[in-house]
Amino acid sequence: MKISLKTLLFLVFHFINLSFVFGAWNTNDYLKREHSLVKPYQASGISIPFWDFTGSVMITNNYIRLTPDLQSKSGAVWNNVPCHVKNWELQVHFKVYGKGKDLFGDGMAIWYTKQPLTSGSVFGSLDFFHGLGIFLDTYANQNGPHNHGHPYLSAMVNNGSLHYDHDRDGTHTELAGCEAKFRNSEHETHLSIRYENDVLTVSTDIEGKSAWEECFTVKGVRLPTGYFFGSSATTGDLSDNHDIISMRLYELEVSDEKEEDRSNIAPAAAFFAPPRDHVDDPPPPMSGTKLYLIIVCALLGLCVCIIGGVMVFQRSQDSNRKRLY
Ligand SMILES: *[C@@H]1O[C@H](CO)[C@@H](O)[C@H](O)[C@H]1NC(C)=O
Ligand SMILES: [Ca+2]
Repeated sequence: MKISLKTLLFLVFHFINLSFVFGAWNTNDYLKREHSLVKPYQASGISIPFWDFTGSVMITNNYIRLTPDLQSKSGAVWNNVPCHVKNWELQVHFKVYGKGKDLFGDGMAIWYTKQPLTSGSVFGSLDFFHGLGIFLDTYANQNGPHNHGHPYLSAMVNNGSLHYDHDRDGTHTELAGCEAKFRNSEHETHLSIRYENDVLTVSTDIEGKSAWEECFTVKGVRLPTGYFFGSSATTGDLSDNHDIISMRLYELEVSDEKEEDRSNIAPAAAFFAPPRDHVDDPPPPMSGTKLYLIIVCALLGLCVCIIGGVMVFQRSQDSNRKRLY
């Protein structure tokens, strides 16, 4: 069989092209072992290198359980090495499941914050935090119609000044969000948080497709270096198992990045999601006293006008009369 030179060149070119693509994939994204949590967890005795635990955490060979399917539990895992990588992707293999058919909660969070190991009211961690929180909210606290269903994935960037409003599922502080049916899934559930050139992209792989599906992407997100990765979960009246199976941090090699010292900047986001369901309490119906005062004023004004008018009229009548006589 004769293969023309052209065909040969074509094949060689594509072979080189392909190996370049795969080569680029392999060499440009580095797994950072010191920021990753992978099996086997307890390689060296009872502690896991680079990671701390707090609350109801239970470590088994196959998963790290942040909370069991029991009420009023909170647990967290925190990386104890500050992250100086500027562009990164965190891939989280997790599992949320439980006995509850209709009632379950509350959910979990993936963190990149200044204050690790600090428990609080936001999925078991500190409110008014500094940094990034990705929330996997399984329970709709907000009564009344949401624009979205639950479970719900959302992102929040905080410089310490914002309160996560649990009663409204953080609706008014989120950058973006999407529904994601990760709970009691028959498939393995994965989450990717990619932070590259100030663009935050959150994707899921929860339908057994072994492919990332974008949940949302937000531009103009500024995060400092030197913060800590972690994950926390909480249960209240409602419960679920919240498990972390692995967290893998990859350093992304970004060619055209601006050299900027990011160690001391405040976390900031240029865009917030347009407030949804921002139904302010309806303005209170005009109170009785207020209405009464307005009516009294109007009547008084009217009286003044009438009296004034009458006086002017009389005076002109008088002068008319004077002139007549
Ligand atoms: C913190 O964030 C709030 C709300 O986004 C903003 O008004 C404030 O200026 C920020 N403060 C700093 C120090 O960046
Ligand atoms: Ca909620």
